[in-house]
Amino acid sequence: MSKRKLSHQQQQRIEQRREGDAHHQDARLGLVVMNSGKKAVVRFADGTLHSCHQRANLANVVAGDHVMVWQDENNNSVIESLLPRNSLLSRPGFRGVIKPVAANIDQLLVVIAPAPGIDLDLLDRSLCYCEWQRLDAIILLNKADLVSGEYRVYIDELAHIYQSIGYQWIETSTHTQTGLSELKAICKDKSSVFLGNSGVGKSSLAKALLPEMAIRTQTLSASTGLGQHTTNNATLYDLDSGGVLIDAAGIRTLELGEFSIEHPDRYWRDFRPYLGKCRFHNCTHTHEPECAIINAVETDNIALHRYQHYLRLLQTEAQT
Ligand SMILES: Nc1nc2c(ncn2[C@@H]2O[C@H](COP(=O)(O)OP(=O)(O)O)[C@@H](O)[C@H]2O)c(=O)[nH]1
Ligand SMILES: [Mg+2]
Ligand SMILES: [Zn+2]
Repeated sequence: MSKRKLSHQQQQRIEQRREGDAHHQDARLGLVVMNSGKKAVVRFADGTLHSCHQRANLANVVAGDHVMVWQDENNNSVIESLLPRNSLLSRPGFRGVIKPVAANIDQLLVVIAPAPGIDLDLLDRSLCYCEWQRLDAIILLNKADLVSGEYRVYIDELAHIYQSIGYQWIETSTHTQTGLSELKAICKDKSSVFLGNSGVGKSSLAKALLPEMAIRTQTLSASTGLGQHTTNNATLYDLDSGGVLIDAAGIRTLELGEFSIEHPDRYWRDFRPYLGKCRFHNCTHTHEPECAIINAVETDNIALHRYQHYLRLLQTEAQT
């Protein structure tokens, strides 16, 4: 490419930018709190909430997005542009279309609990998803008040397995307040989302972090006139200690089996030391001879349930 052509393109870009600036010089940076589909609620630096329209040709914004908003000639607040996202939490929607749910998430808090029962399959899928999406995952065992005796031994074994492969494991109880200050410290200055089966205590934990959550939800619907039904969409809440919690009702359990993750073995942290050491370079670790992963399972270097959940993920992959 000639120098002249390059500089011409640059010139054009600069002119476009200038035009944009002249047009929307009053644009303000805001944070998307919620998008109802029709309108999005945006919070500005001064803390005020504004109900905004979205420019028609802009991709759908979601809770956690940073956007530029300006007032149009009719004094409507319009989302003019979307700033680049650090991360995006999505879920598979109708006919395999991936729908964005929340943006700029730092960590997923994967909640498991003795009641209704510890779902290790969902835990392992969630951890795989996080690894794939490069999101931090923290394992949260809630309802710790129900853990005693023999069950305590089992839980300690699990904690040991996950900690030894590098996951943070914390135990909480919203009934006895165990671990809540630790949870608050983990959420400080971060953007977090709870994930986990229904009944594990996500709403109770959110209430513990945000005692005035109900009031905030009311303020949100009142200030926007969008009504309570909007709580079905992911909604961002500010934590007193800094940081935000995004309540993403729609993806609480994630339809993780429906994600098509190529080479899930790469995202099973405990598999990593063995990858590339199988006899076949394209080993799927299901039936092949001299498989380093199968060997590690047989010698107790990889937990059997983790391997079984890997196989289950491959099966659901094969069906879709
Ligand atoms: N024993 C015990 N029960 C809890 C705890 N946290 C929540 N629960 C109960 O578990 C049930 C489900 O809680 P909820 O927060 O609605 O779970 P969600 O479906 O994950 O949002 C409720 O009856 C809660 O009172 C806890 O730490 N210990
Ligand atoms: Mg709930
Ligand atoms: Zn193998």
